[in-house]
Amino acid sequence: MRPDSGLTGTMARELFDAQVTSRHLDLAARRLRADGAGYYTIGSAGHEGNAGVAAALRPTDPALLHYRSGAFYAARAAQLAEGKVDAIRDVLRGVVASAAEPIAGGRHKVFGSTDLNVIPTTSTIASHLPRAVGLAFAVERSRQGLDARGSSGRHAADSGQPVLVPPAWPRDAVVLCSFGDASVNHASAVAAFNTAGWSDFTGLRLPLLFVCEDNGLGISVRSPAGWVGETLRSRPGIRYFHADGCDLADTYAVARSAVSWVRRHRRPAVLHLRTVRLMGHAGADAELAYRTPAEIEHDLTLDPLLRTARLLVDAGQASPMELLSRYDEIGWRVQQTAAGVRDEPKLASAAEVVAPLAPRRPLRVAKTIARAAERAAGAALAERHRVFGGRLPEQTGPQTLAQAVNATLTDLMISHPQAMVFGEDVARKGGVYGVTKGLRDRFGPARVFDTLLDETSILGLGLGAGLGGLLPIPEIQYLAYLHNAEDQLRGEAASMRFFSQGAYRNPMVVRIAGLAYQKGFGGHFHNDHSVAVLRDIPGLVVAVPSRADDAAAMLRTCVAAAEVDGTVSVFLEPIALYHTRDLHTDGDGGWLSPYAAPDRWADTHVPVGRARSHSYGTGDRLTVLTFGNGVRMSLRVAARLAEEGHGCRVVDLRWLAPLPLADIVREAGATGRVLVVDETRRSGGVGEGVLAALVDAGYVGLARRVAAVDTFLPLGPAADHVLVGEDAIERAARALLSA
Ligand SMILES: Cc1ncc(C[n+]2csc(CCOP(=O)(O)OP(=O)(O)O)c2C)c(N)n1
Ligand SMILES: [Mg+2]
Repeated sequence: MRPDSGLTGTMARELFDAQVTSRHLDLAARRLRADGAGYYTIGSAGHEGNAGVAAALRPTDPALLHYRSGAFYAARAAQLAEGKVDAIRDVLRGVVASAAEPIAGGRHKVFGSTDLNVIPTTSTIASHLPRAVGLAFAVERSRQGLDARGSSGRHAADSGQPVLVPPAWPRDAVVLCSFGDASVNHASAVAAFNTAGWSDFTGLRLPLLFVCEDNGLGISVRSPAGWVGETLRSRPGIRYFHADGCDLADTYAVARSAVSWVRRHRRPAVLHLRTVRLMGHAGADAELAYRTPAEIEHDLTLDPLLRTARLLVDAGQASPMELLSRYDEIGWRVQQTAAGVRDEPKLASAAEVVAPLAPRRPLRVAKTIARAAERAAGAALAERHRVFGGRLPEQTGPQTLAQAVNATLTDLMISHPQAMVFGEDVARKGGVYGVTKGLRDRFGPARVFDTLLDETSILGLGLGAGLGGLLPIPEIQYLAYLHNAEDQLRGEAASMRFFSQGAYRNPMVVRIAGLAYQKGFGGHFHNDHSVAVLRDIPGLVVAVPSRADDAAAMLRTCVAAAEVDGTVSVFLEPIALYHTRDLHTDGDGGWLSPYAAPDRWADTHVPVGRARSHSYGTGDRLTVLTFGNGVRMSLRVAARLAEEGHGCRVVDLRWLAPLPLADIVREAGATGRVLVVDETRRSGGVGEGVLAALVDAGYVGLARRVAAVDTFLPLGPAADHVLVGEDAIERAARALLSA
């Protein structure tokens, strides 16, 4: 062996096995595909040097892997006791979409394993990098002593009880995150590099090793010569290491230095591994369309397997014949395993497919809230007095929606020591609308902090923090600014349970200020009402409270669901109602509600997917189905109609996902006249879903809809032309009443 590399002969032989295993897995995937039995052929050929990275790490270091990490996976499996993880079977089961595949259960071909601390990543390149930053944050945070028990990211099999286990990773763990060279240009990657560097600059420690496996290509597009090194070297706050990924000894030596530097200093680094890509991007990729035969041949001369073989032979560790027979032996095992798994059962029904997506255990959620209430009224009462400065919110008179969210967040921070509130301007300023005012003083900057200005990174922090056992409550300042980061919710947060069958989860409650009707602070960006993008994310809970009392109860529900089921919720707060006090007449205080004392939390609990009905007069002539700002406008209209003898019920949906279907159908049936008041756009708006739900349920009564015009909102009073107003609601209601 090269004397300075630290690689022993035994290790080199073991890593050679991992490299060969990975290569045979690539070949088997192609054979299975050709036989119509396999569904995934993106391989690791040429990247097998990453076995050396695995060897430099501990199997307890959490890893988020590039899709060319077959050798890493095999090498890590070999670090465990023999027979604990069968890497060959795991990977092949993924390739054939077997329901017995241990992490995703046939939902995708991913590298993932709780035994190996490999957290599955999605096929959206670079989308796992912001999460890796968040995970490094969580690992370091738990080391620093913030109580990270509670809603653990690693969720033992659904055993019934809310699972309270400490994070699975040791306090000196290093987070590993690998990706390709073209991926370094992606906005999500750039965000993650920047946030890691920014954090380091501020003194925050992040034990994070990025590994860029640079094969010079992104499918057919070449990375400009030298660019990847240039861009990775120039990242402030991220230490740069470089190795020849085709040379196992060099890779191991440099990876070891990089890992030990990160482990010791708890600071981010990037390992730039030069690799080659053999056999094309994937099985169906005809490389000759964009590469010359000479180029392809040149890469073959760099084949890491041949390089390791030469290393072993030169060092007298093995003869060529021994290595060839090892190659054949492993190939035989892979083939045998492939034959064994190819016809294993696939997911057999829609119910099986969706089972791990978003389990809901409403009784447990309710019990969790009841238990929190008991603590708040008992053991934690003194703390409540201290934190609230002697003025408990239930004793200070009726509240606005903003005040209710503030008080509830405070109570939740008391009851959940692992909870953190973070986002742009939430700490020092207390939020643009004062909703998080005072929280930093109450709980300190470790738990309530301002982030840098990047929504992708804010959500990434939440993703990793949830995975690492914390309970993140990030804020997105305005709904319009969620959209540039939305994949972190859709592709990452909401899919984690799906791709890991609940073995990993990222509980999170994302507070977002949104919706329209702001007076004097207009324009599209502060009045965005685009919720379609949230409503179709599988498993995501979307809460829209309209009143203070509902806001408090619903926020408690979202946090409890995060704790119990790992639920990811968006808590969309209507900005225009934050400070609204009155309902019908100036000074009536009709939009305020008292804060429920802990002894009422159980009674006032609002389950996910349950609406609230407000009745005016007899309530039997018309049903208004609405939410958010629509509730207050509809109540005002309903009061006027009731005075004329038209009793209406106004149903506040409260949850846009899942929609309160049972309540919608029951309340619609009660009058046979339905008016959907939808403040979102006519196309793709909530109203479409509500009407479709009624049709699906066989509703045969009358129905009408008022909704916003399909446009972005203009600045100033022109917005009234395109938003739903009380006049339009009243006109539609009267038309229905006279139909
Ligand atoms: C966000 C996103 N855009 C496009 C793709 C399609 N795609 C899959 S792999 C790939 C190339 C990635 O190249 P690189 O990061 O260098 O990794 P490599 O495959 O070369 O190892 C592309 C464009 C994707 N998966 N995700
Ligand atoms: Mg590449």
